[in-house]
Amino acid sequence: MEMKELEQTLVLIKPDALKNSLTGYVLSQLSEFHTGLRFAATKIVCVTTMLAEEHYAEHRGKAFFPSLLEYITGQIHYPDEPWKRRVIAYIYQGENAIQKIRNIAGPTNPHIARDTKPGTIRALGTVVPIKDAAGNVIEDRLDNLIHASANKEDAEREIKLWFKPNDIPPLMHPYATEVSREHYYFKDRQLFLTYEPDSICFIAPGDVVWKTDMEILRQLAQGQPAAGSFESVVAKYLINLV
Ligand code: 3AN
Repeated sequence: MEMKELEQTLVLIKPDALKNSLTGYVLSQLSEFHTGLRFAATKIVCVTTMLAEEHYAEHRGKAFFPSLLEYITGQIHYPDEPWKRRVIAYIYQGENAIQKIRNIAGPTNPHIARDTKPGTIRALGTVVPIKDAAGNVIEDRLDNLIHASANKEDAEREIKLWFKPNDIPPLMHPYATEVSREHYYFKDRQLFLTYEPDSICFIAPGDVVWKTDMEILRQLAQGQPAAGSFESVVAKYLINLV
């Protein structure tokens, strides 16, 4: 198959879309009939703060960051029903997948989407003012229903953050994998190479993992500067586990 046929993008159906029963609408907008794209993977995810922080790492430190985390982890839309806090993650694959889905998603801000791209998915979203303790509006929260990777670099980072290789059929893999020869354990946000009481083994010998994750873990295990954080690797192994 040609490489352009393997282009992938991450789509998240966010808690506001789930709460408003828009899943079917979103999926039909993104269907193969409209886009020519295929599903490569899907999962229902209860989003941890760690996964949310990694997903939105570029916004760390911005005024809207805390409310962005509350939004994607489902705390805003399901404050009293934690069991409903989830997103649906999809990988779509096919020629020009990233741009095709961005076009259907529309601009980030739902008000701008309504003004400039009516008919896009995010035109159905809402803009919620964030107030400080004195009641002054300091920022907006953009409840824009879906996430769609913005470019190839983001798509690769995001797909590897949310999905393990064996979540995706082997013939649909666009990124290199490797078989682990070691055990890796997680406890208290730290990496261990041998079992510690109450630790979780997240990679065992024989597991197929993203090559880039393996490189980061090896560098961290040797105390060397790594190409990514421990959290950026381990967050996906903890999906629906803790
Ligand atoms: P997009 O989701 O269109 O790729 P990004 O990556 O710039 O846009 O932003 C990720 C998310 O962060 C948005 N979906 C939105 O919820 C939030 N966000 C981005 N910019 C702002 C902003 N200026 N004010 C409030 N929230 C924002």
